[in-house]
Amino acid sequence: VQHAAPTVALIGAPTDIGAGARGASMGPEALRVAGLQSALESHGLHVLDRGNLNGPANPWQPPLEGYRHLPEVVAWNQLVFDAVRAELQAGHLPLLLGGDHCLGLGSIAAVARHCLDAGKQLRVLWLDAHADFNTSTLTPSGNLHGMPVACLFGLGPDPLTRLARLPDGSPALRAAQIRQIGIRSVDAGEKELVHAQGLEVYDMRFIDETGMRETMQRALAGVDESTHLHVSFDVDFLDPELAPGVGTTVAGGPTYREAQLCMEMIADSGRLASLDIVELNPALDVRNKTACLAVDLIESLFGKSTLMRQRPAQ
Ligand code: HAR
Ligand code: MN
Ligand code: MN
Ligand code: MN
Repeated sequence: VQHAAPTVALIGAPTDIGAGARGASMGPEALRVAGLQSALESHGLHVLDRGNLNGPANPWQPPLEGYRHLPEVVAWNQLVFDAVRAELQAGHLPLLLGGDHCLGLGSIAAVARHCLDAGKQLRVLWLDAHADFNTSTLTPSGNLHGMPVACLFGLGPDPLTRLARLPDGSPALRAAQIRQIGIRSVDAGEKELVHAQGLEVYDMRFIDETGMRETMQRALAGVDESTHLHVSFDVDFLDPELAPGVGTTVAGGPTYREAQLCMEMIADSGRLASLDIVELNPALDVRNKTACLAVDLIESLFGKSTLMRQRPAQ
C-alpha cells in the first residue's frame, strides 16, 4: 500500500551538553553539508528545514550530585520537546538533528504525548552501542547522554522526569514500548537496572547469533496500522571502522550491510513517524564520512532500496 509521502521537518539541536566529549554540537551542520535535505527530496519527500534551536552554551563543568550540566540539559530538552510536539501536531515527521543523545528524552517525551493525544500505540527502536539507562548513583561519568532512557522510565532527576511525564503522571515510556538494538557497552549497575526494568535488548551477541533479519522481525513484531514508530539512532550504533565520528566508539558494531538491512526493514514497516539522529561528532570525523554514511542510512530508512521489491514473506 502506497502512503502519501510525509513532510519531514528537520530540527537542529546543536549541543554537546550531555556528552563527555565536545563536538556533537556541530552535528546538525555536518548532516546538512552531507546533503540530507536533497537526499530525502530525491525520494519524493517534502522537507522543511526549521533551522537550529538556540539553547544554552556548554559551560564544561564537572558533575554536581551525579549530573553534569543538569539545568542546561533541561533547557535543551524543553526546546526539543516543544519543537517535536509542534511538528507532530502539524502532521509532520520530525527529524531531530543532534546533538548528543540526552536530547532523546525531550524528543521521545513529545512523541509519547502525541501518541496519547492521537490514540496511537508507541514503539521506540533505540539503535545504540549503549543502553543509556544510568542513574546518578550508577553513572561512571555524570554525563546525561548516558541516562535518557532511564529518565523516560521515570528514573532520574526531578526536572527531567517531570518533563517526560504524561499528564496523568505516568512515565513517558514503559518496557513494552521499546526495543534496544546493537547494544555492546553497559555499565555494571546499569546492566542490573536494565534487566530489572524488563527491557527487550538485542545486543551484539544476539545479532551475531540470530542475524539482523530475525532481530528486526522481532523488534518490529506487533507493529501495525495503529503504531507510531520512533527511531532513536545513536550513530555510535555503527561499527567505529565505518563511523569514527562519534565521541564514544565501541568496537564490534553492525557492519554496513547489517545497518542497511536494519534500516530497510524499518522502512518496510511503513510506520516510521519520527526520528532522532544523534551523537554525530564532526570534530572526530574523517572528511565528513560518518555524516555521509548517516545520510545514506537515513535514505534507506525512508525507503530507498536497491530494487523495486515485494516485502519478504514473514
Ligand atoms: N555508559 C557510559 C556513561 O554513562 C557511556 C554512555 C555513552 N552514551 C552515549 N550515548 N554515547 O549512547 O557514561
Ligand atoms: Mn502515514
Ligand atoms: Mn545513546
Ligand atoms: Mn551510544
